[in-house]
Amino acid sequence: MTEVVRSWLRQARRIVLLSGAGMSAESGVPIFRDAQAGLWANFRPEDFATEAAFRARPAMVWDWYQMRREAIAKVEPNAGHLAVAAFQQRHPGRLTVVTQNVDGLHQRAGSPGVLALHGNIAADQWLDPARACCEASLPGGGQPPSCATCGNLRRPAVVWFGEMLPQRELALAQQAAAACDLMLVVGTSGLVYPAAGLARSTRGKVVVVNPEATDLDDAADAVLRGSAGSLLPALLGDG
Ligand code: BV8
Repeated sequence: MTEVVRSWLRQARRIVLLSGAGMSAESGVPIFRDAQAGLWANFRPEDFATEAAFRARPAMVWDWYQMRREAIAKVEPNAGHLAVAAFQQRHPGRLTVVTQNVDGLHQRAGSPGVLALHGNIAADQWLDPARACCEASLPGGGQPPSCATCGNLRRPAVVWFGEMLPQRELALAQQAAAACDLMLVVGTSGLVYPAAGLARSTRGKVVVVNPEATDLDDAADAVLRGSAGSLLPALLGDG
């Protein structure tokens, strides 16, 4: 089946790669639904990645993000990320990366124009709309940091469950999905919407790349059971 997909890719003029946490697994980043360790072992990520959880337990949620940030800072893009970026280099404008990941690894691998639907874990934003005092005063210390004047908290610049996705990135991703000839759906369980919905609304052929069954297998024209780090170089290499 890999050879068939390679022939589809050779013919495809416009390709979208929709990636999830599994794309970064071989870099050493735990997938989103991996059991949490340590302090967070008794919580599901979905319970933590919400505004309500942050407001209820700001320090605990902040520390969860700090722990993830520190882990991500120590890893490198893997062969899958690099194969995608190399393909984009050789074929400018032909492949658009749409990612659910917040780890920035596609960008660090050199992929241009990455549409990051769920934000960026390395960045922060104000929890409540910034007031004049917030912009003026550097966040005070503390976990999470806060405005020294009004107490507004800093929060990770990621999209939490129940929050809208960034409109620009989502619109561009929807346009790319509607226009593409082929969508590679890599390393995602396909459970989180609206991102997973892109694989159901695309005009193009859908190819799922995942070592395990996913919620999008039924929407696929081809399912390749394997890892991003091994299959993407095989699929996207010019050899
Ligand atoms: C929205 C950032 C609407 C945070 C993430 C109630 C209220 C509102 C919305 C909802 C609701 N109920 C349901 C919804 C919709 C909800 C949703 O989809 N919930 C799910 C759980 C059912 N969606 C939302 O809330 C979205 N917003 O709908 O807003 C709205 C409208 C108007 C006004 C207001 C609101 C927001 C969703 C974004 C959530 N944020 N991340 C953070 O990171 O802390 S999502 C999070 O899940 C990660 O970003 C992750 O990428 C993403 C998806 O998970 P996967 O990537 O698929 O990861 P997972 O671990 O599941 O799977 C990994 C896969 O990799 C596995 O299949 C594994 O087999 C595979 N794998 C492993 N190793 C490899 C591999 N594959 C390849 N190679 C390998 N080596």
